[in-house]
Amino acid sequence: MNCIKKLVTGLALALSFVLGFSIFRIDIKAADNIEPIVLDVDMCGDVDDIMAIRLAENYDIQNKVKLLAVTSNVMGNEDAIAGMLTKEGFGDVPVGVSPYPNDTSYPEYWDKFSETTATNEKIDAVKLLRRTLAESYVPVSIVTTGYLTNIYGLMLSEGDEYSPLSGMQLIREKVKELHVTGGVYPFGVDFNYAYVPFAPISARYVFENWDSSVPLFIYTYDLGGPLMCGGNLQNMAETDYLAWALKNRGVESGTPSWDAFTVFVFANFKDSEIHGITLEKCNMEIDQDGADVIEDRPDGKFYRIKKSKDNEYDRDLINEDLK
Ligand SMILES: [Ca+2]
Repeated sequence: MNCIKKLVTGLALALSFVLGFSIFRIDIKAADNIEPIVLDVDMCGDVDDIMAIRLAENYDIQNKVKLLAVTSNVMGNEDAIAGMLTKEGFGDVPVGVSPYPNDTSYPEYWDKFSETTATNEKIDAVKLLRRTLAESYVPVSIVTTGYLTNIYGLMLSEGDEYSPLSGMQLIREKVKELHVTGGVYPFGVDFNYAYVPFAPISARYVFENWDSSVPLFIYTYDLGGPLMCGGNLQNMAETDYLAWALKNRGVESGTPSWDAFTVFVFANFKDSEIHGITLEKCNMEIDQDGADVIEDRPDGKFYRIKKSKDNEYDRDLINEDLK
């Protein structure tokens, strides 16, 4: 009897070891494919940054990204961001608060989002970026869909309670890639680099002083600006925050989706060939008013994203992921 018991126990132990090991292997394999991300938004009066947050949440659920933090690069919207995150199951994602004034009127949808009692921690955005990078065992990508004030602040930051490293040292060690929604190709003026006085100051500094050992990808306006997404959520305003905001903004049939396009491309980079996404090396200069000039050249410091599929192709994929 004892022998049988021992045999059964031994088999059970062996089985649990094999099972445990294979589950462990699966976890490691899955983790390899999940991109840790900080989403850095401006979220002013428009609703395109909310679409970017919604996509980041859904790609986290799909195990394409791990949403480590959402930082805002203008102040005043942090309660709304936290409300949306908590409402949609991301109450443990910290929210970074900006010291820069938000130069838009307070849109009604912020009140709606702030109604949710959020559990998200809220701390200074640059501190949150430093802490997130310092605490991560693997390099983290930062995706910006607004001003570059937080990246500027991170680059200028000095050692603190989270890390003795300067901002640039932290970036070199812990930032995998920076994805920037901004710029007009081949030249022009866009909102994110020019709309308010601190926009060109921060954007110029970032592009002039970025360390090219850390890849920086530029998503120019022509990619996502003419792309209209969110129309598929019409009739869902009673149950869906994003649909409510689109309706409240008067764009329930869809709105320009530059920010959403950046998050879509980032999260689906492994399938870039399928989606007609290619890269062009380039340099970019920004003048004191925020006007940019982009020059394609093989020895360029940055990567410019290009797309070859039509807007309907990208719209349909993004709309599916917004649900
Ligand atoms: Ca934005």
